[in-house]
Amino acid sequence: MAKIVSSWNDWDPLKRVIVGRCDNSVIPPEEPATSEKVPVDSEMRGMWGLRPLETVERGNECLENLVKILEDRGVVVDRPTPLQWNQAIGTPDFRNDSMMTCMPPRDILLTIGNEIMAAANSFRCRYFEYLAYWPLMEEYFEQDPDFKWTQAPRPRLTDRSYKHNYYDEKITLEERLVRTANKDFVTTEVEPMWDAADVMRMGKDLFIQHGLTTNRAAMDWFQRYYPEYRVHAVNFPGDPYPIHIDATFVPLRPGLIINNPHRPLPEPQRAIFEANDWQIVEAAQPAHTEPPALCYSSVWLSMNCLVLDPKTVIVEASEVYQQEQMDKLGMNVIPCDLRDAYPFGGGLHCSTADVYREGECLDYFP
Ligand code: ABU
Repeated sequence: MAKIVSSWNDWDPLKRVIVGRCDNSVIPPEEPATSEKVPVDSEMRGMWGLRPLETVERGNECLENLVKILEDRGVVVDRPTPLQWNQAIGTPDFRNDSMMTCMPPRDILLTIGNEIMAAANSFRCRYFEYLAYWPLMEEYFEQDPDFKWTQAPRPRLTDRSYKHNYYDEKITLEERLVRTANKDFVTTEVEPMWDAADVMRMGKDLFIQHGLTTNRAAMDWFQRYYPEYRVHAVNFPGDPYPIHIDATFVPLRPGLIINNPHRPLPEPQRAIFEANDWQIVEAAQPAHTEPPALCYSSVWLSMNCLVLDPKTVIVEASEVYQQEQMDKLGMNVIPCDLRDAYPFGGGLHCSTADVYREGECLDYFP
């Protein structure tokens, strides 16, 4: 029986990974948590339904580019099994007219050591997304006797989980920033809710972004579930739409992090990095001034890279400034044409979920 699952951070040598698929992807109908995330001037506001087939095909082509790069370097690539995402769903607590996609896996699956945990996502449309990964989990469970297959407590996502009338289409950018600074987000604290992409794994330390998709109850839950780890809540007051840490604060190797210059990590949260001689470098400017059409994410997917090992990183092919910076920081850069997959939920890091990286659980902040 083989060891299939193990990963403690985002930089140790990558040996096995899940890459998402765009098939059957849907722009979901508005619901309490998603309304807040879609920018007021987005062409997606008020729109929902299956994404155009040609964009799905092109998105999948981009993901195949990534798969090829990984397989050419000997990384084993696993893929999810898409559902018919445009089905209506219901639980005893809510109904939703549609699901969303199985992109990106990084939001749904969190790998910590030999455990892969399905997240407690706050979007109702993502409630059943984990099912796309269950065939893989069954396989890992069958083949790896040490694999811990876990589901975080399912949030009920009743109306009590959200602040009502929180979203207001007249809200200005400045007002959004005040909300972020005040840590005033759309979710309430009645139950833990979190996206796996808000969790940055660094050996014995977990840095978790408090924002639109992850609440404070989640931090509390993490600390109780993993008493042997140190859980740090982080927030980035410069971000008007704070979801997911991986276009904001991205480690490249032990001792080096790139930080979105519009979303600097504030003091005193920097202290732990500075005290342990980590360098926090401002990320390069994105090459684009706008995200692609029908995309939820910001242009800062430029820094959403996939580190293959402490010297090698995959960066989106059009992000020339980010590539140049990585090169200067001593990384070997592999460009990958992935931009047309961005509308399905994110960049290179988002589009993947770790299964196996060499290495062990180290204490980087003793
Ligand atoms: N999923 C990461 C998106 C972050 C951003 O829009 O900047």
